[in-house]
Amino acid sequence: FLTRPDELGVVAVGFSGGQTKDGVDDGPTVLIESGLLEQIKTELGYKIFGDQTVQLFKELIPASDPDFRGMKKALHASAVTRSIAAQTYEQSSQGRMVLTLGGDHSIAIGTIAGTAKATRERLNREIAVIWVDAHTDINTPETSDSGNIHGMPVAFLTGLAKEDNEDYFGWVKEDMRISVKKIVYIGLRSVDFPERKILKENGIKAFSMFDIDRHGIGRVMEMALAHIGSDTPIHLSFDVDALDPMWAPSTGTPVRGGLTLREGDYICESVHSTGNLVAVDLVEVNPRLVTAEDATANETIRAGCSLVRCALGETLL
Ligand code: 6HN
Ligand code: MN
Ligand code: MN
Ligand code: MN
Repeated sequence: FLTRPDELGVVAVGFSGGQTKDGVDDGPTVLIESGLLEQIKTELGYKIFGDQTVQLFKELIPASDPDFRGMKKALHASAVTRSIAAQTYEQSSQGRMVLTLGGDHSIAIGTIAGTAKATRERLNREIAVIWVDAHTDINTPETSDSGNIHGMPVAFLTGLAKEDNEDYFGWVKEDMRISVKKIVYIGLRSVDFPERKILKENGIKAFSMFDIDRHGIGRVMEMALAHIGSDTPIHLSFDVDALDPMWAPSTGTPVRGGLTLREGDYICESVHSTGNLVAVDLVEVNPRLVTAEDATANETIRAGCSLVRCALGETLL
């Protein structure tokens, strides 16, 4: 294993500014209140490090935050993700697996920047990223229709989107970036037209729901892990909207025709069993977006907890 087997660094990020729906900032609170960290301690035997109180980053809200290159609220998002990067860097540098509970998916700019830098320094290795999502989140500020930064993290992390100004993600330096060759998508079914072009032009590996139906999740995970190569540290970034809304309705951008909970759990188990997992993000749980079937968001919360426990090895014998 590339991390200490019994230590987990936790970062709980109540941030919703990468998109426009309130409530995703409550995600980490409801996950923790449902007992997730307790279970990780008592049933999985991890010692937990890091600030376990949910961070809201209100102190980082600027007096004014006008659109910048079409991005909404970019000053705040940049400051928040910069702070998150420092925290995941700190935990990862100690050789701990890092678990980040979001929050919308813009926070991955911080989580991945931090583990990428720490892993370069600690193991002299480039990390790979497995991005499980209905969406590719690889819009540049210029290709984005929405201006929502949660649709852009992969562009900033790969250097496809660049910015010199440190107040607008210019703090993401070369040693925090990831290679387009080392990212693998799983679960895609809602990819914007300019994003398709970006995937093609950069030869980015992607397994859509079509591929999962065709090959089955077992074969898809074999191919995904083969692309990354053995002996490569892996950061798993799991957007709960990768799951079908049947399993995870309480999320900001649900898309039908997604993964079953069991397929999601299988992805997490497969990654855990490589022994190369260095960090996990679980994002986009929004307990305020409730449906008739899930009036308390309880199903989505349960699904999120299950994914995390699987990534930490609970179900493997
Ligand atoms: N997410 N492609 C759309 C956009 O606004 O750029 C949706 C992004 C969704 C982001 O689910 O993390
Ligand atoms: Mn996402
Ligand atoms: Mn998504
Ligand atoms: Mn294990």
